[in-house]
Amino acid sequence: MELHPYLDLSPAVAAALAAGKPVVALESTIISHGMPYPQNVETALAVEAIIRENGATPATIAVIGGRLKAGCTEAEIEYLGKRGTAITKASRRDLAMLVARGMDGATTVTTTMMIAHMAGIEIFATGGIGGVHRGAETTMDISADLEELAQTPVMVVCAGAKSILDLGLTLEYLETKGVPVLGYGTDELPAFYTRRSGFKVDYRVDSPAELAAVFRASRTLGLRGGMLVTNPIPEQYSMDPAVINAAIDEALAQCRARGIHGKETTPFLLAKVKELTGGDSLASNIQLVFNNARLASRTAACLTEG
Ligand code: PSU
Ligand code: MN
Repeated sequence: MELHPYLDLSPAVAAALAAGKPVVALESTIISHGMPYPQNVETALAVEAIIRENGATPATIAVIGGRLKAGCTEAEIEYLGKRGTAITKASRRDLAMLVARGMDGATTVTTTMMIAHMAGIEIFATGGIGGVHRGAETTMDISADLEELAQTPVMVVCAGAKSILDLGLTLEYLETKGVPVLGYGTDELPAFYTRRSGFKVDYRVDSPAELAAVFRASRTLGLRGGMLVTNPIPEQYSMDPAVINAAIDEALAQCRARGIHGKETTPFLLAKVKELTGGDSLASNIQLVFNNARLASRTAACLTEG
């Protein structure tokens, strides 16, 4: 396969792809901007271990020294986690600059999908995606993640979206862009920390085999975009909706009061919610990522069988 000149596959990822074995992509913004050190590195390494236990090869994606990495080493993951927010949060608009200047970047859902697709990886596990922010009717703050889902054929397994976003408008946007939203074992869009949001997904799917079949059909139909799989947080780790929603409201109020905007908004809200709920939200966050990694690994296995 002719590889992109800026792309480096790790030896393990290259071997798995060449042999037609399952590979699961992972993002790095969650490491550098989404969790504090050292939990970020511990979680990233534990997620990789879970993917291996489930028979797939993990490919943590990042930009290091201007190279697009599909498969980071343990040392690279440690570096991304330790440098934290000093690493550029890299969305689609940042990629060319990071490559041209030989810089580092922590990839969001957007750039992880882009690099996964360049590498030939079809499935990606994360925690939550970006979406339409509350108040977007005046701020126009809509995550580039939604546009990427519309144009890049990668299946993204997440735990829904946090209600720091306007979940109803996020679903409307995905509908406009033709992105299927599938609920794994549920009819309802999960709200990241909680299993329910009150909004319906497009379809409920109950097995990794069917997830794989839908994705395969999309590719065979020649549809351009990706697919969103929303996997509810396991019951025992889900949070009390009253507690988490109060923290989110407070975080949003502080965000507005400080005039935070642009790419700083999501990391600010995530950090503030974590601070307001103590360690509880971080523990839930880690568990839902593990849960998504298991589902993505099993689905990746079905994708390679077909
Ligand atoms: N939502 C989360 N956790 C995260 C993110 C979003 O619950 O870590 C990160 C992801 O990398 C996502 C990005 O792609 O934030 C979206 O940022 P923005 O809203 O600026 O597009
Ligand atoms: Mn934004």
